Amino acid sequence: MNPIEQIKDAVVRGRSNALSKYPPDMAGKPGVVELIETALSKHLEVGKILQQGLIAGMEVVGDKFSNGEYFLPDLLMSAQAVKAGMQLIDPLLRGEDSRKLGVIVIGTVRGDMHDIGKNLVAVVLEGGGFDVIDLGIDVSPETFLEQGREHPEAVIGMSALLTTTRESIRTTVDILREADLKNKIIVGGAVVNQEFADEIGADGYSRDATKAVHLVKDLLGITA
Ligand code: B1M
Repeated sequence: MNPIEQIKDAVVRGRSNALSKYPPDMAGKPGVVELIETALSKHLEVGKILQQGLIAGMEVVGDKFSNGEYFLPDLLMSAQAVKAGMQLIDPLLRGEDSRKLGVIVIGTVRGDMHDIGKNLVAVVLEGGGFDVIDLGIDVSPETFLEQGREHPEAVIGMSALLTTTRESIRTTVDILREADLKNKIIVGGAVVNQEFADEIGADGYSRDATKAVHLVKDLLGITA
């Protein structure tokens, strides 16, 4: 297995680091943290580590959960492994470029605790030159409203992973529109698509983190 495949495998197995006792059959073996350190020391691209290692691993975990092979504790261990890896590559993805193209206020909507995808979007946007205000998870419409008022130039991004919380996006967009906020709104997450975005009157939809950067640039008329 090459280093990126090893990272992906460690995510699938939910192995964060070499000291972890989980999973028991991997005791003493490196986890996501050590494997990323090795990959970086070999000058492997951070983007590849993210896309083909962490995200690809999490996709496998998602499939295993969906087909009943994995249960919630498995998910949590893998999510923790991704988080540990993200902490390591986050500063590299953000880069040192200090030019700021605009402000993004982003959050996972009310009732929803999923933040892996939203965090990726936030980091990639930051790496793309935007200032990102991350409101976290379970964000109420009132908080989005408050932030929209405070940052009238900001693009507001909402993420949802549950069929039920997709409706929180709709409610939040309605509240922002009723308050006559002029902020552009983008939406994303596994239960969201372009059709839904159009239906609720969002300004844009992106299916992944990289496309979110292009979408925001388009909405703000940034050509660079
Ligand atoms: Co949950 N979960 N989960 N979960 N979980 C899903 C989403 C689910 C599809 C699993 C399944 O049943 N097959 C299912 C939802 C079904 C549905 O409603 N349609 C589900 C469920 C049911 C639940 C619980 C209700 C389980 C329970 O308690 N019985 C519970 C709900 C808790 C809550 O939120 N209130 C729950 C809990 C959890 C964990 C806490 C264990 C954990 C979350 C950990 C965390 O986020 N910190 C978890 C996880 C990890 C998943 C799966 C396995 C993986 C999600 C993920 O991180 N994907 C997921 C199954 C799956 O996806 N196959 C599942 C990787 C991530 C990189 O992708 O988030 O889609 P994603 O983000 C992508 C794009 O969507 C996009 O870009 C990202 C990167 O490219 N994107 C945006 C995301 N946000 C964007 C915003 C944008 C633009 C693009 O602009 C603003």
